[in-house]
Amino acid sequence: MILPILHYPDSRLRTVAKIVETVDDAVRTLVKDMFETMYQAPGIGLAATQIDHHQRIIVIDISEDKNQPLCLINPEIIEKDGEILWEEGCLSVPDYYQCVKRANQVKVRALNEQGETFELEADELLGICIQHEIDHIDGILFVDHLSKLKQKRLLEKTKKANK
Ligand code: GNR
Ligand code: NI
Repeated sequence: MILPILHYPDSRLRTVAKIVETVDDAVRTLVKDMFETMYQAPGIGLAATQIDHHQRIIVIDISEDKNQPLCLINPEIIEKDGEILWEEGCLSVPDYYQCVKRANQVKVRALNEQGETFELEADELLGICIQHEIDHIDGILFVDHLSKLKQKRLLEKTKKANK
């Protein structure tokens, strides 16, 4: 099922998501719907927050052929290193792209769809995407990393577009 994506400046995007206590069939159904929603958008990542589900679940697929789905439940960054600047976009902030500074390498610990713990090391686009999605489940948007002036301009542009 394809779910509607919340758009900035919707205050529901500011919700801090709750830890998933049990990875059950309800969680797996949500993960399936998140992949469907992400692929059809299309995007390379999606956080549950963006579809107004406030549990710590993210899905990612940065592959060209959209055949490398990655699901992270309760993800935690346990190591980070280096810096990288990358032009980011967000399905919740349509038609807006800006460079953001992130860690270049991250090590993340999470649960998979079976509820098993795993660790993953990622850099460049995958690392950036993981950080962008973990921000979402903490109620943070990539635009929060920009200057106050850029944020003000974006808000004005968004208000005009929604008039
Ligand atoms: O589709 C997406 N592309 C993207 C490009 C650069 C940095 C981050 C991203 S994530 C984004 C999808 C999205 O909004 N996920 O929350
Ligand atoms: Ni996003």
